[in-house]
Amino acid sequence: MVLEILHYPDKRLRTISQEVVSFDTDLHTLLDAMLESMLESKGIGLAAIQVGVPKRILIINLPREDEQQYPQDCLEIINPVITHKEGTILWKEGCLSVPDFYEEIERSAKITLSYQDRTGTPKMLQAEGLLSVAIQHEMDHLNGILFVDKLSMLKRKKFEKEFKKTLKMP
Ligand code: QAP
Ligand code: CO
Repeated sequence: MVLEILHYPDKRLRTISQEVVSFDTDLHTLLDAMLESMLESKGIGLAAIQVGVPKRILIINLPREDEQQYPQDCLEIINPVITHKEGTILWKEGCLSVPDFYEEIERSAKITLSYQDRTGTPKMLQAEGLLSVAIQHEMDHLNGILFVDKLSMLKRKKFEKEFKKTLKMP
């Protein structure tokens, strides 16, 4: 099932998402629908709040070397906590909830993450590069934060200007 993706400035994107406590069929149905919705919109990462569900769930499906996305590669990350971070990295980010705007954001270069999978099993992973950036971007969504919130005042003005232009489009 394809779910509608919320767009800036929808206030629901500002919700603080709640921990997942039951790892049941409803959760699995939601995860499957999130993946389908993300792939349909050509995304590589999605948080549950972007489809209006305020739970601490995110999915990431990075393309392989052949630039294709394989659904079986999808990382399903529930109740994530960053336990270690080091260094900084600049990455030009975008967001399915902020269509057609891209800007460089500073993130931690390497992270260690604790989380649960769809069965509730505790997991750990270490990430760097695009995966590290994607996890940090999606974890911000769990706290109601968008990447455009992290822009300098000047770049934020550029965003606001472009956003107002898209509003005026016929
Ligand atoms: C978050 O972003 C992210 O504007 C995931 O027209 C961003 O999937 C992770 C998208 C940067 C790592 C690095 C955006 C698709 C997808 C658009 C996305 C658009 C179509 C964004
Ligand atoms: Co996003």
